[in-house]
Amino acid sequence: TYLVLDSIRNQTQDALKEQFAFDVLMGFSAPSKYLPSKYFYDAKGSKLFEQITGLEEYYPTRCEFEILSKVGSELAEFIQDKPFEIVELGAGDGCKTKVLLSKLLESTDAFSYIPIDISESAMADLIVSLKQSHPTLTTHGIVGDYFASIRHLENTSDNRKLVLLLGSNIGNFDFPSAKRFLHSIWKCLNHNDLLLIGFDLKKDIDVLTRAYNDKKGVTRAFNLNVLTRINNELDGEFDLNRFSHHGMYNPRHGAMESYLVSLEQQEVHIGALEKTFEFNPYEAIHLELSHKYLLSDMQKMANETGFNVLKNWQDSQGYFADGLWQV
Ligand code: AVJ
Repeated sequence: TYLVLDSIRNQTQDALKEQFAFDVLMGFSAPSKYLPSKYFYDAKGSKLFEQITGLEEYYPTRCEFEILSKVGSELAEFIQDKPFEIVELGAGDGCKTKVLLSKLLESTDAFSYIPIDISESAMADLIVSLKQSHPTLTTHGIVGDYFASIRHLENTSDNRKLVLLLGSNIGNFDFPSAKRFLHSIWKCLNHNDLLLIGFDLKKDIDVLTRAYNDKKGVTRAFNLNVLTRINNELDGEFDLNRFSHHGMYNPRHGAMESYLVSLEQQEVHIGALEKTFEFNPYEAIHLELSHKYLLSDMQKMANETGFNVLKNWQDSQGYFADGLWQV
């Protein structure tokens, strides 16, 4: 079973829709249009992201999988207090985490697993697949966004915690926001608690560019799905053929940036907002930032948010890193 966080459940479906409508209104009224990245992950978007993680060009998942296969057995040494809890922020399909859980289970079963994800359908699938793969593991899923769910960290037991923030999910935040977010995680935890956090490393720009512009067009579909959500949930009238997807590296910010670009002058009505938005030719909607880090950036981020770095692991290509941080 999984729990839909009160903050989400108690809001009616209407209130969630209202938040979405408000965010779209804010984003499309700004001088340069944008939409928050969290709206990627409805049922279809979560499936598309799962597909991205299996793409040849999208190296991060493969690299972190390699790391977690190693880390799993080492991690047990860092957690001596039992029982403990593993809380994962943005668990998704749990594909990489299952390796970690399996390796840990070889040395101890005195822990429970608390996956948190914004997509209720992804959570339902994860709970079912965990029952299959790890039938003896105690699992309590939570559906909610990061900010609602980290508050939940404080309210659970006093057991030692290991928080997982994998897959370079932290990359979606700009540096000031990442700092604020990590510090708020730190504040929710107790002395000695651990955070295992994944960072995508800076690398050859062509490798990065290919990873966010795959040949099969899955990343394109992933981005366009946000417009489909607006059409379906807010009575929008977007014609997806009139937008193109662009994923490009910004070397000044050290981040991949994703845009949908209007291919022509157009007006798009959104029923729920009772408003029509104008798009100029070549006008962009900014959808995502995926920041890339150096090991020194990771160290700095840990220091500035209260954590001690216990260990860093990298994949054999040096594309990705996971840091084990302690409160
Ligand atoms: C889930 C945020 C880690 O930034 O690489 C993949 C999302 N976007 N391809 C990333 C994503 C386009 C992914 N994160």
